[in-house]
Amino acid sequence: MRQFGRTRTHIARNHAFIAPDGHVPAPLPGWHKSQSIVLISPHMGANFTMSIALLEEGGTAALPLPGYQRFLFVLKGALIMDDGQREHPLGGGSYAYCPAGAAHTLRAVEPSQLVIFEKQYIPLVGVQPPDQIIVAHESDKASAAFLGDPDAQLKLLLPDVPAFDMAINLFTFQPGTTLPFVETHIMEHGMMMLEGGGIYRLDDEWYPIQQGDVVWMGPYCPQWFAALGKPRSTYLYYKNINRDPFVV
Ligand code: UGY
Ligand code: MN
Repeated sequence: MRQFGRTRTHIARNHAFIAPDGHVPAPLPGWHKSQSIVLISPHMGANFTMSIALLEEGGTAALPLPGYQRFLFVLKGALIMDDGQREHPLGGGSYAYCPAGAAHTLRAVEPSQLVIFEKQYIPLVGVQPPDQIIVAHESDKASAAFLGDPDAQLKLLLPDVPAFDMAINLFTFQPGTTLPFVETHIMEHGMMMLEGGGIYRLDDEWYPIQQGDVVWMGPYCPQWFAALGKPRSTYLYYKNINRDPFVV
């Protein structure tokens, strides 16, 4: 039950815990029959955006700003993505990566919900930037034990090569499993709990976390997760990678 005048959301200087109870959808320019909830943005100090897009049947997306790359993950619904070569059907668990400057269209064929990450692409001298749109389903990808723990499975959704300056991963924990230590690193994260939950430590605060909750972890935000309850827990998360610390 919603408690009058209360929210589980908490915004701090270098992290944010965002619960669905406070979401305020609004239209975005160039998008049709759709609303977006911009959860993480440079306005809070992040170097990327993370949004939920809610599309009605027939809803369409605008392209990202010039120089910005886009990753989208389908939570629910059915859409068609046209990458200029062919049409790709997208359903729950499908994802697409669009390099900066890659024209594409997206149309919902039924009411749909997406998580979208966008970030300015940082070129690397001597390395060809990604130039192909990637469309896949998360079930096509294998996961691997995280730091030797088979109960913490990490699945990389994008190629792990220097041309990519961002990673998007799925992280699945069996109940009772934790991150092996409190991580503190320069890289940022934006994450959404897709199933299960537990306790997330951010800086010096501990948050009960459940499906639908979103977290921003800024650079050097100490972070730790313990998966609790009976079902397994999975979160989808963004991380900036492969670039000099002076340009991240
Ligand atoms: O990739 C990561 O840094 C990951 N282990 N962090 C996290 O799950 N909070
Ligand atoms: Mn981390």
